[in-house]
Amino acid sequence: MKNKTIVALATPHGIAGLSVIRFSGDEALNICSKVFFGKINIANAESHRIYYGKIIDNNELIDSVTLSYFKAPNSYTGEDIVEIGCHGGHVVYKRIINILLSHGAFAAEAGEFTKRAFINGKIDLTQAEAVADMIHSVSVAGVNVAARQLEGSFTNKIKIFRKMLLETAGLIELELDFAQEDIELIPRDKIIAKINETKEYCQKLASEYHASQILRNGYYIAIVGFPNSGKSSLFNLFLNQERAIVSEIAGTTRDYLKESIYINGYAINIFDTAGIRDTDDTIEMQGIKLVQSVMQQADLIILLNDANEGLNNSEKLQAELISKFPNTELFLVQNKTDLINQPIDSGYPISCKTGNGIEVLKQSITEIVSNTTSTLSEALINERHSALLQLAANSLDSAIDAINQDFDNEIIAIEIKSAVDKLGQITGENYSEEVINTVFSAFCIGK
Ligand SMILES: Nc1nc2c(ncn2[C@@H]2O[C@H](COP(=O)(O)OP(=O)(O)OP(=O)(O)O)[C@@H](O)[C@H]2O)c(=O)[nH]1
Ligand SMILES: [Mg+2]
Repeated sequence: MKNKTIVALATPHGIAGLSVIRFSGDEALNICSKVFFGKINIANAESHRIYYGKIIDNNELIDSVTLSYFKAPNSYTGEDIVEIGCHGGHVVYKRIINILLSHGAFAAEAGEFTKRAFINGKIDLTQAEAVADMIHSVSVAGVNVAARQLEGSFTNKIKIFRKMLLETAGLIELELDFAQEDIELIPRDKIIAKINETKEYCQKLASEYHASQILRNGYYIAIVGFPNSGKSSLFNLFLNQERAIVSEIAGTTRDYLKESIYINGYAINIFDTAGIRDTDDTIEMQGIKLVQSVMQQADLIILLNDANEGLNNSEKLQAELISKFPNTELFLVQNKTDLINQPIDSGYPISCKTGNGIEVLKQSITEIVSNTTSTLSEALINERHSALLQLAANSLDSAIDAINQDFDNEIIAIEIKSAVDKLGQITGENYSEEVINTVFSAFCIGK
């Protein structure tokens, strides 16, 4: 069956110098030839060339445009692709797309271009996901990993392990043929070592989901502490802007505030929160409840203590936070050091008033983000990968158990093949329509 020819805007909506409209499908050139007028009849266009001409519809000049043609299979989707570069803005691209739709093109669904690239074998599933991550990542490090994933770093590694497991399963099955003779084609300890290697790789990658999320979406920092400790002052200092209200009245901040910034190139989402204390004020109480939910999503809690109230003033709160959020990093920061003369032997001494100590604090934040994410190299692990990798590791664990307990070769082979199947689902070698639809629905239209 012929694929529908799809069309969508590939660039963002809005004011810009240019917009790019993308087409994919057998009819792309044919449809264009009805409305594009240049030096040649565009139906005879050569692949990988750019043409200049006018879009004219019903004798009305719509725009002067460029038209690029990529003949199947040498295109992003593997189908005929035409890209029209027109003037930017809100109106021009819409007019052109509407004209193309009226001549037989269909509006593309979210991710449909990349989905076609996958179905036509131009890229596999992890590469398609890398495309989305390239577009959505907020950090340079995230884009770098996605670029390697797009090149196939993750896929290739998975393929190597998949092949090794398939060979191992094959040898184990082959032994079945010699069951009477009691032949061992490869020693059991060698098989276990091979399976273990893959299992550890799967577990390591599965555990990289959290670090991958940080590179995709940024690192989450919550500034918390007693009222008046200077949380909003610190928030403003990070932002370099008077964003939050600062006052000497305790209980100034009620709702939390969230902003996104870069610290030494790392993308950070930073929250200013209501001061924690016992209060009868119902609005303030709600604000304090929200602090809990902010801390729940945080990668790092900055507990800001007013050093002028005593260096140990937040000790009890610190102990509470550590027991409540044992997996969250916590920095104790001593603020208002401009007001005290004694040496400070705990936490990070700073003064929001003078700016002292802020650079050291920023440096430590940078180090902690960098350490959390530095292990990532091959892939930005998403929830789908992580779940499949964990299932593969579990099957391999069962395979090792089966070997150790001298189970039948058939059972060992079944467990290994189950892991092979999970790895195949990651790259999309075996996939279901449902998975594909979920993966591509997260894309934007035009990608
Ligand atoms: N001397 C001195 N005063 C500071 C410093 N940081 C903040 N302050 C003052 O402390 C008071 C409280 O500051 P905020 O930033 O509003 O404190 P907060 O923790 O956000 O307070 P709430 O929102 O009420 O919980 C203000 O009067 C600030 O000017 C500092 O480093 N030195
Ligand atoms: Mg405040």
